[in-house]
Amino acid sequence: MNRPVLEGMRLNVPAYVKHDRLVSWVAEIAALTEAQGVHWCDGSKEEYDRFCDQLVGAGTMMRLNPELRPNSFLARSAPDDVARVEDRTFICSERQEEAGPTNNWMAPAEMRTLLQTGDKALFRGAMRGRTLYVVPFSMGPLGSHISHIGVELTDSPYVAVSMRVMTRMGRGALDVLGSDGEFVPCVHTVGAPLQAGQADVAWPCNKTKYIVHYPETREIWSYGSGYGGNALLGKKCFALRIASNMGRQAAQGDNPGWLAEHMLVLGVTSPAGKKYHVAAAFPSACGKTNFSMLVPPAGYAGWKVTTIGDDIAWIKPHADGRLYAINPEAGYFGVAPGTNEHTNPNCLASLKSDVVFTNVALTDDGDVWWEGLTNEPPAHLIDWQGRDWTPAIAAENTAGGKPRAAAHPNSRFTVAAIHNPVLDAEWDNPNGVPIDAFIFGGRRSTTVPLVTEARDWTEGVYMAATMGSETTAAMAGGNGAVRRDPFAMLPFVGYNMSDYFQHWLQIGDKLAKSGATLPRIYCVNWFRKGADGEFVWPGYGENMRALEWMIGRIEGQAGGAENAFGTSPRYEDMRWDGLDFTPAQFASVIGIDRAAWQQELVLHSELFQMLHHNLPAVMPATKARIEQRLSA
Ligand code: SAT
Ligand code: MN
Repeated sequence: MNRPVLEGMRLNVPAYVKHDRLVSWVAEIAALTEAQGVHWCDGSKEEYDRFCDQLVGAGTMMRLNPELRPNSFLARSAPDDVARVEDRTFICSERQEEAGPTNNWMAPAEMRTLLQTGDKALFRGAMRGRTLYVVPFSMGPLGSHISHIGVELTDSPYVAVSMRVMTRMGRGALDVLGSDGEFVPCVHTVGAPLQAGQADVAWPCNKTKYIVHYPETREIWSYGSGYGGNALLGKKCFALRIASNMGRQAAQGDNPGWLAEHMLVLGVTSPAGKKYHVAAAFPSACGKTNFSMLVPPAGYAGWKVTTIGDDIAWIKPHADGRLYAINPEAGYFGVAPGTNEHTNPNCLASLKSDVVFTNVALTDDGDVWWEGLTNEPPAHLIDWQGRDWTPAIAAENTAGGKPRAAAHPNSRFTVAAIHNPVLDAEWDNPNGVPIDAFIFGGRRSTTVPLVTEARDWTEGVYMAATMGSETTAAMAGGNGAVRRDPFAMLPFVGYNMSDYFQHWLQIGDKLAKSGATLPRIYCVNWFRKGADGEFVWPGYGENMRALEWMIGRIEGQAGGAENAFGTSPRYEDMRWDGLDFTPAQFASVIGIDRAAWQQELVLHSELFQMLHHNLPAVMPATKARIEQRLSA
């Protein structure tokens, strides 16, 4: 094979790499970015340890106290590189209608000039003074027919380390690729080239940021950020934005295509030993990780919830007509604040060792802390920006009227799924698990009932499409205002949202025609507040009660009452053992307030107005039916 050697630099291609196209592409990007060297990641533990030591040496991470948190690290990002940047995220399809009104768009040629080919192209020389890491990864179990391979070229060793935790990274992915397999090329730079002799900073990044997707050529280019979904390109960029395109493009003729969704997947086993699988979509930072590791409350002896995935699901119809889901990821990049023994004990147990924390607070004994971990904060901490923090300092330095937080609200842990004590035995099954129900949930302090079953697939798609949620810290600038977040996919659908609705409707149609039983669809809202401004529903483990009702419905056992929106349980349709929750409290989380719903439907109309291009006609028709029921 012709192994290109760049001037003054070797590509260092290991003998086991057999893929010429991959090697030429690495050569091309190394030349464009003027990387100082190339390292091919093999994904070994030895390599991971070496990168971690290197990151500690560079000041990007520090090693936590090995007695308290073995083999774990704390990274601190730059203060302005702390979350996904939706306003800098682009879908560069040839035609703007393909990206649709919910995505930022730029013509591919224009974007390529900006990033790659123009005189001042951002990627030109962007890796000067840095190593280019070649990070091969599989999204999904190695070799699964549902999985896909990506290769990320990055100048961030923090990204290389994180990708080993979050994906099946390294040589195994290259073995699957063989000599001519397909892969999604992902190019990432922090955008901070080093001149000769220039000292590096702990968290290099650039004020200018671009998170760019080319759906037609299935490429990802990310510039300027080192954080989360901006930089770990297997996650939102590949597994949602590019994969949603792949799933729709696969829909041809009788082939219904497949789905890439912002969903956790869990298994729930009843005392009778019957197991169901549920996929649930919630916007970022609305408790997906908590729900996926739920501990059934007292009174639920014999029930068991197990995790297949906590954030993303790839779902494909199988020959038996059912939809099967895999978790394309291999780890959790979860929000730390709010995680504690009550909200998610299994998550805390997952975090005992081998974790990379980012932007949490450091305790005096070399461990980590975040808001909500304990009721009382420690007397002294080092905050996420490396400053002294005490309750008194926090009180003096308020942010938005609240004491200054020690951990950033979007601080995260990165940990491999294998550390989860309730990891589902089938989590790595290349065929996935059969889905019995889809759940869609937003964060709404009013209006939307605790749980509602759609009467049919179309009504379920409507529920999901019109979902709203109060924004959170996972999104830069998230401030609690309600925004429509269809399918919890607003920032993640890589094409026109109306076409995405149509894709969901068509999958339902095609499966129904093949005689398959479709999964039930539910809408939930754990976040309704009372007149006192407090959450009424206790949430967390108690969400098991809603889950049990859904399973009861699937089994044809549980009752319910129809409302304008779908079918919700009456008080007597749910089990209350071990929880003091009165019928009046229940009424306040399940009730449909006619005036609030009339207002809500106006917002649905606004959404449909925005999405009018290609909007499936059944959407406004379903809305008209709800309207009719509401005024009946
Ligand atoms: O996109 S991230 O992976 O940074 C986190 C999220 O939004 O869920
Ligand atoms: Mn997410």
